[in-house]
Amino acid sequence: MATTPVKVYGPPISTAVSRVLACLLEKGVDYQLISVNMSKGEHKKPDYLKIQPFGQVPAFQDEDISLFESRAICRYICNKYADQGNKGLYGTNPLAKASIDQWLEAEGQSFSPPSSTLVFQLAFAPRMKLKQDQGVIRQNEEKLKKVLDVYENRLGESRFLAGDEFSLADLSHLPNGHYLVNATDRGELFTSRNNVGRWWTEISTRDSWEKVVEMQKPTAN
Ligand SMILES: N[C@@H](CCC(=O)N[C@@H](CS)C(=O)NCC(=O)O)C(=O)O
Repeated sequence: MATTPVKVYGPPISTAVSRVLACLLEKGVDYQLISVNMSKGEHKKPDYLKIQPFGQVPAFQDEDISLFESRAICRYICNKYADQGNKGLYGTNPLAKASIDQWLEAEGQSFSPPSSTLVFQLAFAPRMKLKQDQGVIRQNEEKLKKVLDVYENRLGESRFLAGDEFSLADLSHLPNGHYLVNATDRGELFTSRNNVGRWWTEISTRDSWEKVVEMQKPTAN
């Protein structure tokens, strides 16, 4: 029986939207991408706030449920569509899931704050003609180096963060990692660390992520 595609609201250039898209592609789940014109403030309009009360992207709908928070959406997709696509993406037993959750939390709590600040300051502020704050850049670069030193050790013990299989924990690093490596001059934070560099090459060249990167490119018209 054909199922109705799930709906994802927001532009693929948003890091949080691209996390959900990468997860859907890994799981082979049909989706419909619904445009939200953020420069026109559509994400702050009353109708949109009904599905994303914080006025952010992404929002997500599957049948009659609505969700927000990209990592929670990814966990839902993996649980609901457990038997299709990459079946091990969110683990297949409690121990594997706990390890994935642990590194997913590390991404959200430790990696994402400094890396998203650096992405904003180094890649987006210049495009938006906003002044960069060198103090904030320095502080967050130091924080991120410490996080990546922990990753370097971990990735010396296992091929991926949560073990020897690619998981949601690795996937969740792709959006900010991609901008840091490809849209700022701080890519060597990754490439100067042997294990992090090896891991980054492996996760960022997966078909699913390469498709998301294509979707982020401006269209010709
Ligand atoms: N923790 C949220 C973060 C969502 C978020 O920060 N979205 C940004 C785009 S990447 C946004 O909507 N910014 C506009 C705003 O906050 O007004 C998630 O992972 O879904």
